Amino acid sequence: MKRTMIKNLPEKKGEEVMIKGWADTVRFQGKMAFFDFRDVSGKVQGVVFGKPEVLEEAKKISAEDVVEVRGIVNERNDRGAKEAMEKEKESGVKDFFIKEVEIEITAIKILAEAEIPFALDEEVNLDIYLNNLPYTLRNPKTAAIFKVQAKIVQKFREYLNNKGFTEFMSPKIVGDDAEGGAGVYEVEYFGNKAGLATSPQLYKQIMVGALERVFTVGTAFRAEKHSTSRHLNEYTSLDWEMGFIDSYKDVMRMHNGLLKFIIDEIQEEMKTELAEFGVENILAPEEFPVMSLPEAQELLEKEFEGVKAVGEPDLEPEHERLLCQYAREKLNSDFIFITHYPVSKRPFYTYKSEDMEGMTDSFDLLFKGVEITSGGQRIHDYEELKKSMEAKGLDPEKFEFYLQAFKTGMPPHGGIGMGLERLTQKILGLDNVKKATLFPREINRIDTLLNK
Ligand code: AMO
Repeated sequence: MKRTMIKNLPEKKGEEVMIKGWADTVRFQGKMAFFDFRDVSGKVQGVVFGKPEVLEEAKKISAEDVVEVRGIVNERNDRGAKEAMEKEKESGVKDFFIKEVEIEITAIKILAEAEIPFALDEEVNLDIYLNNLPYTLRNPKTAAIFKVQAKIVQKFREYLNNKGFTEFMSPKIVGDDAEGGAGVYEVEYFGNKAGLATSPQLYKQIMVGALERVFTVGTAFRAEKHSTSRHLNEYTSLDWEMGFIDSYKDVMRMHNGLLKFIIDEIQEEMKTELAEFGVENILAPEEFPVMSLPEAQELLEKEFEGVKAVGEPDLEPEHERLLCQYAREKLNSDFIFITHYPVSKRPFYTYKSEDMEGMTDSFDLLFKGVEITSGGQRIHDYEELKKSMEAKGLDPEKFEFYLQAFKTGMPPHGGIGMGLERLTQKILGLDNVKKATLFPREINRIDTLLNK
């Protein structure tokens, strides 16, 4: 008999079926046994009733055993199920648990026995959760996080492909300094010194010379020494870059369109997953609010008592949180662009602002309290780029490979880099970016805790 996926059981009322999955919960009551079975598509209740030989087999099963179950699909008539279905009708959101039907079990077989550390739905602290990931990832609520994450990537690709961008794969082993910034992991490379890419920045710019519009999805490495709820040592960077722009505003417009698309599609297609996290209405308007850094700092001091921000070269995490609070309450948006960060705070490739002395035509995008994107226009003039490197104490000779792209004629261009895990975290309202990371690398952990 062919396997039926659990979510398809309501179409099989009255039929005999075979399902495969995990025994999610197991309960025995006199001559009856009750199970919830779970596969990737859903959960369903199963009962053994009046069949002593089946009950004998069922009694061997414990929670999380992998099982093959045969049985008849019956309509469920209990009050609990009816009430839950009413609620679903009202909200228009179906959850993972199929309540229309149950399985009257006629045969049950263990495919693999399980020995579990704790009940799958038990709330455990982050360390216990991470120490037991191969197990805790099975919790449908956890699995939902990574379904949403996969959907973000799918929609990122879809939008950009439709806008004439070409996907490329960016190298992860780079010369000893990827972007001229800090936080590079050193790698021993056949007797030479190499590094792990902190972003695909230089390669995506080079690729503009070849393909004009490009994007890439890949791992980026940051040797962050501190452990916070926003930082990872390995994250997934969603990057795009486009040529022939008039200004950084073209970059913001494209990114606004992209994020609106991603959020709209996720709110449409991932209702069940969002409902698990109580996410109701993410505000992604046609035009995200935009403020320059000095404007944002003034606003912070005006709107929030006791805040000091004016004159600082950057925003504090608390400032980002307050600006997002303001944007949601007053500007009807969960997103806000902050533009014009000072030259001293931005990487060497950032285009200098022509109308704000000492500032750059760059921006950060804040979403629900956290920076999820950095971007802007880039310097495309060869001589100016070399000067900008020198001003940051970098040696242009070390970047000769990259500089060829500019020597041989590069159009005005710009783009963005966005952290996939931060975006996932904020869409779902998770309190720590590690919960939106499948296998987080942090200072004291690579899968398991390190000794020192
Ligand atoms: P930046 O360094 O600001 O810019 O990074 C861009 C985005 O990547 C994510 N991110 C991180 N996420 C988790 N843990 C980290 N340690 C971490 N570091 C960065 C954030 C951040 O907004 N090349 C430029 C982008 C560009 O201008 O195109 C860059 O990498 O979401």
